[in-house]
Amino acid sequence: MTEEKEYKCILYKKKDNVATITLNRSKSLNALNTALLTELREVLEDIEIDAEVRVVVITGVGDKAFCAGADINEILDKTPQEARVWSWWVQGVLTRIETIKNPVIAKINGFCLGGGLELAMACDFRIASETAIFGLPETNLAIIPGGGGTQRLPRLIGKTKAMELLMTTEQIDAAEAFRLTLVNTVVPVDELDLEVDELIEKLLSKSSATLGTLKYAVNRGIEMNLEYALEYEAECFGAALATEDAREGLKAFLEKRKPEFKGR
Ligand code: CO8
Repeated sequence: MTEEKEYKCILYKKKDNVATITLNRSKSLNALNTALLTELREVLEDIEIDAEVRVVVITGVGDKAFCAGADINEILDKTPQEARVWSWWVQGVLTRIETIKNPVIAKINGFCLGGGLELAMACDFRIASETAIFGLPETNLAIIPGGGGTQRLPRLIGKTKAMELLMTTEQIDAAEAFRLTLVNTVVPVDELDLEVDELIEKLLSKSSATLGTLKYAVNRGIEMNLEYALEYEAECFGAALATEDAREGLKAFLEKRKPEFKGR
């Protein structure tokens, strides 16, 4: 069954356990304004408690841009105090992508700049078309990334190259983004849907409960020192083993059959 919901700045579709969120402000290359981010937050909150959703895809409408960044029209008149609060709020919306129970795939189909790259970096997977362009151009505007870019980019690709990209605002193509491990895969434009569908298939074949626990273990643990992180991993291991799916997965292996997971 397909469920669609209308928003002003995004499109939302739920089909076959996959929720697809499409940034839908084509006239401004899907720039993130407060209205869009508010809708994104709302839809992520809905997904969090929707047991039917097992994988989330975020993409941009059209083939020119995934997202060209925060809407520059909204930035100019902010006071420093407002900017600080706004940055904190935007970070909260994007962090929700990181903490949501499901794997989230950024399907990147063009410009992926500024806040757009910050959004993509909060996702668990970045699958890009060959035409995608990446960059954090904020310093061209004499501002800095405020949606997590100064923190997630060095964590993903290392400080050396991150500092260079942040300071020079050099834009890189998809092949370079792949070389830097900023993206998982690069495919020709007309193969983007198929590539993402194949990844979704793989994720759907797993227990959604297990993937949720795994996501927390990686995302939380990487921010801890190794001692605490290993302790946290052990907690998560226990939580994973407590699920019905773990019983089923282990039994199915021993009985030489395919497991049937229920997501609990
Ligand atoms: N905000 C608002 N409007 C935009 C944005 C944007 N980020 N990007 C593009 N647009 C608009 C353009 O103004 C234009 O509108 P119009 O048709 O009314 O003139 C339309 O989209 C099409 O854009 P272009 O004509 O410029 O298209 P081009 O193909 O010539 O260029 C580019 C494409 C290279 C992507 C170009 O549009 C560009 O450089 N865009 C701005 C990229 C940028 O600087 N992004 C960073 C924004 S700042 C940011 O993201 C801060 C993040 C902080 C996160 C929030 C936490 C606080």
